[in-house]
Amino acid sequence: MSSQSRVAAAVTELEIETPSWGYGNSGTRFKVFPQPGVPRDPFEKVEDAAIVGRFTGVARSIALHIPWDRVDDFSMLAAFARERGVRIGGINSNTFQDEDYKLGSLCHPSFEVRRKAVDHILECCDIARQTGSTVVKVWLADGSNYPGQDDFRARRRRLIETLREIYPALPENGRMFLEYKFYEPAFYHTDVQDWGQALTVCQHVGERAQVCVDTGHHAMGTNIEQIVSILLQEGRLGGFDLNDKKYGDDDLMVGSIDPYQLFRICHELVKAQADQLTDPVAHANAREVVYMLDQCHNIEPKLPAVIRSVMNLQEAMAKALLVDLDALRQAQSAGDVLEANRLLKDAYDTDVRPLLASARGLAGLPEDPYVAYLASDEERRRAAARVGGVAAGWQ
Ligand code: PSV
Ligand code: MN
Repeated sequence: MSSQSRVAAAVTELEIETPSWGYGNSGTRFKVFPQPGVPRDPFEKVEDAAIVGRFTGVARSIALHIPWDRVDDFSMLAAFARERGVRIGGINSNTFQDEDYKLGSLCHPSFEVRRKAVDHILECCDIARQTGSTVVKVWLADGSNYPGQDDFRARRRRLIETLREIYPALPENGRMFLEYKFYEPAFYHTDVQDWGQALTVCQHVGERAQVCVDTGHHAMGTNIEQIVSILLQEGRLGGFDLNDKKYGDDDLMVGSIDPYQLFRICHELVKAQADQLTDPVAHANAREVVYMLDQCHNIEPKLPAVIRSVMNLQEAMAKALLVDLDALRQAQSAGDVLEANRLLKDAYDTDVRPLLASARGLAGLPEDPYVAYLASDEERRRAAARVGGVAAGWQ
């Protein structure tokens, strides 16, 4: 197989998950700008995901966030999704919007509050089982605002204990993802602040506890691709919450600010996939990684933004697949700094859009999903159909 057709095949097979909350109205803490045609319930969010899946061919699963996406009958929601070619992806827990969680959830000093948070995540495990999902995701807003407010080790002990209690309730072969974030909403310390914390906690919890890397959750200048490589080597990279940032946790479209960083992350994943013999752990781990978008479309129209994001990720992945890994290894072992860097940079500088367009065409998809979506009637149709009711948001 030529490198071009290998790239085309890999990119048209890349599975991408979209977030139900990305279809709803969301924004900054200053203002959420409502848009026409926004879904009013989880079923309509699934319809939007199905549209993205139809135009891109690769984004066919939708992550849910509980309680935002609570319905009376989850197996019905899953069946509704299936009929539209959509799968239910990760079940995201929410222990950050209840009065009781002022001082934390799983790390809270009070047993009763921890119990409530555990029960909520157990419910998420149950929802995963009912919807055929294999991932339950935990992101905690837990932390403190003032030095002395609570004890780091006591809180970490509570975290490990509660996650160990939840772990056996995962669906069979299900995985628990623990997501880190260095600050916000807590400003002095965050209980799961970085990959090292998330990794060591996962190691205490169980083999199927893995780390979720939200690309927006790092301090500026952090080398995210190195974090990805370490997690892969440990077999603990669960998945990504993909987005882009300029300053904080900005939740902008993936690849919109720093596409070179996205390419470098993809390069680590591609290398791990190729390392079957030299690093079987990283190889196996790279094959199970979930590529989810965790974005917020406040001023830009939502569906076109999701479609652009999917295309941005495909482009970064295609470029990473073009890196000549044999030549790269040779340059590395010869200590040829410039040649090694040139191999990477040349792949990044390749315009892969024509290649992706023809791969999509061959697969019976629109060559440019974004342009095809804009030319379609979908935007008008959704706005006309969804009049009245309450548009979904993150409250
Ligand atoms: C937290 O900032 C986060 O990235 C987590 O993934 C949450 O579940 C999500 O955002 C909610 O928007
Ligand atoms: Mn996230």
